Amino acid sequence: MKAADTQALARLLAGAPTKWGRWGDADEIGALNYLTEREVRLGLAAARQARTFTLGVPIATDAGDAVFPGRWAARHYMVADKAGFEAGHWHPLDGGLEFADDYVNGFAQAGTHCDGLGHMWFDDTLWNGYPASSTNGGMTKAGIMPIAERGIVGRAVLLDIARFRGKPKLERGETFNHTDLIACAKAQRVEIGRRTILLVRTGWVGALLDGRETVVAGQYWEPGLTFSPELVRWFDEMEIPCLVTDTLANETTYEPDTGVMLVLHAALMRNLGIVFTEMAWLDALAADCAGDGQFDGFYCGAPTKVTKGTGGSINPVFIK
Ligand code: UVW
Repeated sequence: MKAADTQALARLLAGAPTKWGRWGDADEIGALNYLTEREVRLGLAAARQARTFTLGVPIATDAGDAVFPGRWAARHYMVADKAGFEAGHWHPLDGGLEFADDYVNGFAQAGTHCDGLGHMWFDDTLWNGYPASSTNGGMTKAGIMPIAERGIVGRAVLLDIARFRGKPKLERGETFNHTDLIACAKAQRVEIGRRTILLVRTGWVGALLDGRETVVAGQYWEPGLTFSPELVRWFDEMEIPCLVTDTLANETTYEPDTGVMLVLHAALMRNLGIVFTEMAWLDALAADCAGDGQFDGFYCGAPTKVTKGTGGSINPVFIK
């Protein structure tokens, strides 16, 4: 596909809806404002079996974590361990207690993570109209901190698009849209409902974790939701607060008609303030939901409070 020019995204989204100003000039959490006490109670009521699932993927794995091209995997180093005490690098605390300490480094967006609303932009403008210069040297607007302070809590629905299409995982570049989400929900006999946190499973992260798929720079094309004005309008009208998927970037990498990359980061995150949580582990939850027919539940997660950060690791908990 021919690369899209740098104005292609602005052309594609000319006249697209935004929610800038809807929650005031100082807002940094966007559609999370939809998650009020009512939505938390709806979520709690959906936890009918009191069974829990964690949705984070392991990081700093021996095999090397899958990360979006241009990033590198998290790394884990032991700083203090028994061998260090035996070698005399460390000494027991007064009284005899010894300890193990470690150090982890990596991208805020390595592993399951949540993006601040200012993580991506075009036209020099972030969520809510903040200037792109507010990212210089650290996010002073629409970073991860306000989202981390708020938390993401409410009723969630898992939409298992891979199973709905009768496949273990979607293919490279395979797309779907909001009408597929609606049809999937109908087949699963679950109501999406306004202000629902959407969990969308493609089977892709499972394939990255077990090596059926790999990330090759320059050739990487994830399956996922694809842009259309109707899709954006549906997310807006449904007041979706948060989109969680099992892909590295929550949407198909290239809009197939234009070649524009990551259109929904602009149309949903930058414009509508919908919070993105990416690279979630949904396979175990999906297998369980297929088994008992309950696809909704209580979702609770908050990213790490990284000062001036663009994003943060998250290990959401789903209780059904
Ligand atoms: C990219 O930045 C490509 O994706 P993410 O939304 O994971 O941060």
